Amino acid sequence: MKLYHIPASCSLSPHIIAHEAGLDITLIKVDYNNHVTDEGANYYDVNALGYVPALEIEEGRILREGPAIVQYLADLKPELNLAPPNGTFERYQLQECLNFLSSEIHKGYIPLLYARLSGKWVETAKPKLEKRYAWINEQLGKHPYLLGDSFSVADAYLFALTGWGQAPWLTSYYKADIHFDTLNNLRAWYERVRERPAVQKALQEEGLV
Ligand SMILES: N[C@@H](CCC(=O)N[C@@H](CS)C(=O)NCC(=O)O)C(=O)O
Repeated sequence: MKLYHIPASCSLSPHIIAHEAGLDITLIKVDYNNHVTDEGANYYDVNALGYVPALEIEEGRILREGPAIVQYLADLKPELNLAPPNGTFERYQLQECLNFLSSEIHKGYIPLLYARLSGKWVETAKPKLEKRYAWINEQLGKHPYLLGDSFSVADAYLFALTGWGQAPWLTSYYKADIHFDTLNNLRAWYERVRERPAVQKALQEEGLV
């Protein structure tokens, strides 16, 4: 399987999960500016929409969208419980969480990351994102991981996104103008997730540590 990625982007999440699951994947780096892969191919031929992640399961069989990809990878190794079993209420809770991360956190960053282009949008986007992080911080005071007592694909997704913000304790790569300094539960969760060998391996492979 090939995982198309841009270092320090949301594709860090399936990258982590591939290592958590011990899967043999080939990482293909995509240049953010010209959408050419490190194999010299035009990435638009893989994903006409141009964004990562994309997972090539076999030649010509591509899966797009991070939340779908992490679930696909997790389901290849159900015994690791990276995602609750299909058909259970807990699986719908995972999907609820991934959808929240995708629409409320992931896309909440965009006006901050493109602040110069987006102008006044930042003024409304920043407090919304901060409010949602405060809510996550509260949830992480009740249990060590997003879905409860064990690490899941949702934690890998939030981990990848949180590195776009700022705090002294963070492995921060884009430094959007959002600060997490007072969110102690988030910090404890972040440090717990960062210690995982699969996370360390993915961070090293992306040149982030
Ligand atoms: N809906 C997609 C969005 C993915 C996305 O926003 N990818 C960004 C990196 S975090 C990207 O590849 N941007 C480059 C581009 O759009 O050309 C998903 O959740 O997988």
